[in-house]
Amino acid sequence: MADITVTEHLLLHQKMTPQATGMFTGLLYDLILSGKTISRRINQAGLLDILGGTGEVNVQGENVQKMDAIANRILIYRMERSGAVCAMASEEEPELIRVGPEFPRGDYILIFDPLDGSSNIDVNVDVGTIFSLHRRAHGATGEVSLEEVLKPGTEQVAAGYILYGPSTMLVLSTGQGVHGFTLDPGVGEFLLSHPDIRIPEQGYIYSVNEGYREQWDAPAREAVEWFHTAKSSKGGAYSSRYVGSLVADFHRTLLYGGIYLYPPYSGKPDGKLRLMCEASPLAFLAEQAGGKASDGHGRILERVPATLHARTPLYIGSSRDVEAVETIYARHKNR
Ligand code: P6P
Repeated sequence: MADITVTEHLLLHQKMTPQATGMFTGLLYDLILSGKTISRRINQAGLLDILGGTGEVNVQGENVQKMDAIANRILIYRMERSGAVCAMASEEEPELIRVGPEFPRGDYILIFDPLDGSSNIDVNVDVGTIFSLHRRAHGATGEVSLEEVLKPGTEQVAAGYILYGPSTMLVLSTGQGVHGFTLDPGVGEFLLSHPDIRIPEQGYIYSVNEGYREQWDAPAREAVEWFHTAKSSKGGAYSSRYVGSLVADFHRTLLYGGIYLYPPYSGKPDGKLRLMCEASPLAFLAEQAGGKASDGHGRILERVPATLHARTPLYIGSSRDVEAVETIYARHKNR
């Protein structure tokens, strides 16, 4: 396959409105530069004193890892200078970040989880940056309001993630399919490696933390138990795989099919995963690749966030596997 860069792929293969092309490719350039910088820091993490926790607790109530804080700072610094963004929301920041007048601003609103799965870094397990892009109403002026940001995932104009694994990959959709790019460290470019990713209609892997079984409600328990006995796409039983790093579990689900489940439990009645910076962008990718993403009752993309850090249950992956879960929830609802 010829070396197709992200920029070439966008300009030659993605139908984008002219004014969007320039600003969007500029935004993506800075997002990619942030990803390359984070990737390099992660690869050195064991050698520098940047493993472990900072001792701080974030707005999610989670211990902030040193690499979380580093990745968060890299993204905020780089993206507020991109000239494409008017506001940002980070999983690590309690409040909306409005790009100040000292920087050139654009129409895009960037929402991100700077380093999802970061508790796994100390044991050298894949982690990832997840991003969601919304666009401010054209012609809107003045300070970006929170109401302009709290939009359902159907309004995303792009979404993706950078996976820091055995290789560093960018998986991206601008609404015309899902495309994967692999970083060639030698030249410092992401090159097209997985054009037009399609998620199989049914899979053979289910992915959930079964340790919470006793805290799930009845439909969640029945949904997970469904995969203990159902026949998989391979004709036999489903396999269980759980990395404990959402980007890694989702990437495997996107390529191999199957389902990732994070049901609500007594400790987290709305589920643990964040709607705006985790579930929504991955749901955008899943649907663009022919899969589904549900909260058990309906599309993740139609959930309207009440707050910046709203959480949601998440069932995401192959359409037939997600539909099996929704059927179980519907049956419980009608009881
Ligand atoms: P649990 C990591 O903290 C994360 O947000 C996701 O990356 C991961 O899928 C999930 O939480 C793991 O949560 O409760 O199974 O440890």
